[in-house]
Amino acid sequence: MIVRDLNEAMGTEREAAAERWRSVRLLLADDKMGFSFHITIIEAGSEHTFHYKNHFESVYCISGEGSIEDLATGEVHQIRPGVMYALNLHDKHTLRCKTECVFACTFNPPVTGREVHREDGSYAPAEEESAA
Ligand code: 9YT
Repeated sequence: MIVRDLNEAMGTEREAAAERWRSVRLLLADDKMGFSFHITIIEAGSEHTFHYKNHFESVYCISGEGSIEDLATGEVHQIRPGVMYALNLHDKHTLRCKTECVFACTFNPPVTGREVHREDGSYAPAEEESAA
């Protein structure tokens, strides 16, 4: 069994931070669960365009208010606590957080913890990461 505490993982190598967001990875590829599990905190008033071409991601809003725009269709969905979105089509999207938002996210395949967002908003495929 794996038991981890977000409060202890914050500020360690499990935490990744970039422009106006940070994310603590409570499960990573080397845990061999088939998915990674993240708590992501996005700053109030920020917007982010991501395109996880090589991963499926689901995101559950624990707290905060915002929206997600599907950049393929222009459709905008409101985000509030209790709402989940799943990028089952590797959907390119823009996430806008009106207030600070806290999300629980899963990635399949799991991230290794070494990824950085590429120009196109994606993370490298798992094979490239494990070879790195
Ligand atoms: C909300 C969202 O897309 N979170 C993604 C996770 C974050 N970019 C990470 O942990 O890499």
